[in-house]
Amino acid sequence: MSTRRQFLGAAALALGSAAGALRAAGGRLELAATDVHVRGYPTVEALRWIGETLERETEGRVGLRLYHSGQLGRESDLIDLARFGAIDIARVNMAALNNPFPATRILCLPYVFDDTAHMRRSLDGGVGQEILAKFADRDLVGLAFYDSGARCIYNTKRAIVQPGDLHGLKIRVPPSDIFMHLIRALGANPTPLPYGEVYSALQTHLIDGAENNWQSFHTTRQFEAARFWSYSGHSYSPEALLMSRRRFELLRPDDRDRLLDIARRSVAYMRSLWDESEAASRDYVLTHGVAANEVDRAAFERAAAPVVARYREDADVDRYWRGIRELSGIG
Ligand code: GTR
Repeated sequence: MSTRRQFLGAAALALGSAAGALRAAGGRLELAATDVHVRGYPTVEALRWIGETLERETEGRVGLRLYHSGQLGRESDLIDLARFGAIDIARVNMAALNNPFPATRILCLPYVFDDTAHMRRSLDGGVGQEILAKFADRDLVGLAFYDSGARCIYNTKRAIVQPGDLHGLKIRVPPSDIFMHLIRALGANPTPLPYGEVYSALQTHLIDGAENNWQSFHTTRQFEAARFWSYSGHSYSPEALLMSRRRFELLRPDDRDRLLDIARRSVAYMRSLWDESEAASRDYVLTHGVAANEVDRAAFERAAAPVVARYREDADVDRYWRGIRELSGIG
């Protein structure tokens, strides 16, 4: 048995019995929810809001216990733990879902979304809802999509204007083939690492840079090591809020509807937190030693185009791509 499988098995047992005990206490059901981000991060606060609302609307019958800051491990493991029913709810990024759930790939492709408004419109519309329903194919319930902003490249060495400036740099990527292909197409060396290891990898120069949104750059304090932020905006890779289908089916039918409805309502709350915190994180890092610059966006799009073309050879990706591009510039 591989170490990873052993870990998952042990985690499933430990969590399963803990959750069982929580269920026994006074007949109350406490759902275990996970997030790799710290308290105060918009996704974590949205989960907290879901817990409070659930508690209120079920008169205390159902609550939520929140394991934030990656306390229960890396995102790829959390997805499996939710699929096995060892945890109830996992908030993870789409990038970690690309390999097990190919329908999510479209949402991470470079330059598929123009901006946050275009991404929100696409997720709220037919394409988003179709992808959310796909999680049911592999033991999950897609509860909602959350924002993750524009991912941009930052590094410890220099300002990046042209893709050629990335030559020779080791750039951390999340566990997704799309990000590996993209960083390679831009001319850098992609290094996959779990999110929780990026800060020390920058400090020890295991990597030269990474790519993420303002809030992640700020709250992980990666900005203390990587002083050059370049506005590449190459992906809007959104967040997914997923529930174990096994655990979902253990809920009373009216509680299932309630939870789906509360998760849907949490999106507006999350978006308002997102907009505020994006500006706050950007302002913070820019007044704490980070220099930001524009990239040659057309050159970045040109370098990324073969990656998009390659994924669009798949008929579903191509259909989603066209559906999303039709929503560009409206509204
Ligand atoms: C963040 C995302 C996390 C995690 C991280 C990463 O933007 O919110 O869930 O996926 O990126 O790059 O690993």
